[in-house]
Amino acid sequence: ILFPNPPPVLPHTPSLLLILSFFLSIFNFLLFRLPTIMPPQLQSQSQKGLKVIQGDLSALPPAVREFVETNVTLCQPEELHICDGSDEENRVILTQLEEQGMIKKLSKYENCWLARTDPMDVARVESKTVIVTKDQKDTIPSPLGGGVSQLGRWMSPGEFDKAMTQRFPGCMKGRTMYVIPFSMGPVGSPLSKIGVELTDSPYVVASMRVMTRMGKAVLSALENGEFVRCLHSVGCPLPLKKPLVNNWPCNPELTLVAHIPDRRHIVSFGSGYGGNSLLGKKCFALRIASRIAKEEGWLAEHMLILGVTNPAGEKKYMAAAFPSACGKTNLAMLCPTLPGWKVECVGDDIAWMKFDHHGNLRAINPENGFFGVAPGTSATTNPNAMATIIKNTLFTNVAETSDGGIYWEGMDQSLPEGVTITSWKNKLWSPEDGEPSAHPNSRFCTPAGQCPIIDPLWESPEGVPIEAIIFGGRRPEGVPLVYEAFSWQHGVFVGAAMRSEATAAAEHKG
Ligand SMILES: [Mn+2]
Repeated sequence: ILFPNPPPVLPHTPSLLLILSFFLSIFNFLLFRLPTIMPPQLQSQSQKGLKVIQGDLSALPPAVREFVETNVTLCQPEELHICDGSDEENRVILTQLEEQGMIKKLSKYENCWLARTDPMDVARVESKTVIVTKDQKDTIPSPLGGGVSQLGRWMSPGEFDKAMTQRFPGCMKGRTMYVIPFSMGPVGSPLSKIGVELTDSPYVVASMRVMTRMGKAVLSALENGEFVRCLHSVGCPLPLKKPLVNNWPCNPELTLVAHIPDRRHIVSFGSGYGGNSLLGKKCFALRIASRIAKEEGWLAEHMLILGVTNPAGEKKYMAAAFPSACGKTNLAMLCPTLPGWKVECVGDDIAWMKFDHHGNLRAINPENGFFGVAPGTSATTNPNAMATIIKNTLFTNVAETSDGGIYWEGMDQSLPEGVTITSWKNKLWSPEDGEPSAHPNSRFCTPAGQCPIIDPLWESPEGVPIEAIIFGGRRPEGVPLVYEAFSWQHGVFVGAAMRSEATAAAEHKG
C-alpha cells in the first residue's frame, strides 16, 4: 500500500483508486436535500394501567418521556421496560428469548446464541424502505420520462400518515415495549449522537446492546439534549392471528421502514431482521445521520476504518467504501502477508467523518459491534473475525452443528466424525441438498472490543485521522480490477457512477 505524501490536492494529478471523500455523499445529498413540513404528532395522554416492569418513567428526560407516552398510547403494549444496559438485564432478556424459542444456546462457545428467523424475514427490504419528505425531489431525483429512481424510495407525508394508521394502533398489544436509549459513538464524544428506540422485540434489545452503547449512561449523557426518535414493531399483536414460523414474529405483508429526516424520526414495522430493526445502524447512522451531517458539515458514510503500520513503524488510517457483502469486514480485519506490516481495525461498516480545526479529516466508528455476513468468513479469509465471535455473539440464520457449534458456506472446517449439520431452515442438512446450509445473508452480531486487532484508538472521542479513502465493490465481469481516472474530476465521476453486484444483504431478484 502506498501513502501519498503529502495527500494530493485538487485537481491536477491523475488519481489511483484513492479518490476524494466528498463524492460518496452525493448520494446522501440527493436523499436529504431540503427541509419540509411533516404531519402533526399524535397527542400524548397519561398512561393509566400500564405496567412498568423495569425503570422509572418519571425519571426520564421530559422529551424522552413524552416520546414513550405518545407511542404507548398508539401501540398499546401490556408492559414497559426501560433498558439500563446492565449484565443482569441482558441475562434476563436472553433467558426470555430462549423460553420463547426465538434463540438457542450454542453449547460449544461462551454465551453464544442462534436465532432462526421466519424465512420471509431474512434481509433488508429496500423496496419497502422509504424517505418521507414533502417534495419527492428532496428524496430522489425524478428520472426523465417518469421512470422509477434507482437511488431510493420516496413517500409523501400524506401516504406516510395513512401507512402509520394502517399499522401502528394497537400493534404491541399483549407485548412488552422496551425503551432503548443508545449512543452512536462513544458516550459523551463530541462526534457521537444519541437515539431512543422503542421496540416490542427482545431480540432487538439483545442485539442493540452489542451494536451500540446502550442504557443508563446514555440517558445521563443525553440530559435534555436532542435525540433521534426510533419506533419499531414486529407487527404481531397478541393474540396472534396466525401461527409463527420458527417462533419469529414478523409481518412481511405490512413491512415498512420509513425515515422522516426533518423530524429525525425512524419508523419500522413488520420486520425483526437486523438491518430493518436495529435502527441505530443503517436507518440512523447512515440515512438520518447523513442529513444531520449535511446540516452540520460532516459526513456519514458506508465505510470501514482501518489503521496500517508499515515496517518502519509509521501508521496511517484509511477509510474504505464498499457496498454490503463485498468484504468490508474482512478488509477491516486483514492479516497482512507482507512481513513487518500491521493492520488494526477501527470499524467495519460505518464511518462518521469531520474535519477538525486543524483541517484534518477525523473519523469515528459510531457502532459498538460487528453485524457481519457469516458465509465466507473462515480461518483463512478472516481469522480475526473467527476469534472475535467465539463468545458473547448472537448468530442469525447460520447453520448449527450437532455438537453445539456454528456452520456456514466457506467456513472451510472439517467436522468431527458423526457430527451432523442442521440448516438455517432447521432441517438436517447435507451438501447434496443443493441449497446452502446457512442463509447467504446470515449474520454474527458480536462486540467490536473482542476483535484481537481492534485499534487502540477505536473509541477515541476525537476520532482517528483519515489519510486516504479506498473505493471498491464486487464485479466479477465487465469492469477492470484496477482503474485509473484521467483527472480528479473524472475520478469523482467514476466513483459516483460505480456499481456493484447485487447483495444478499438486501432482497433482490435473480
Ligand atoms: Mn453495511
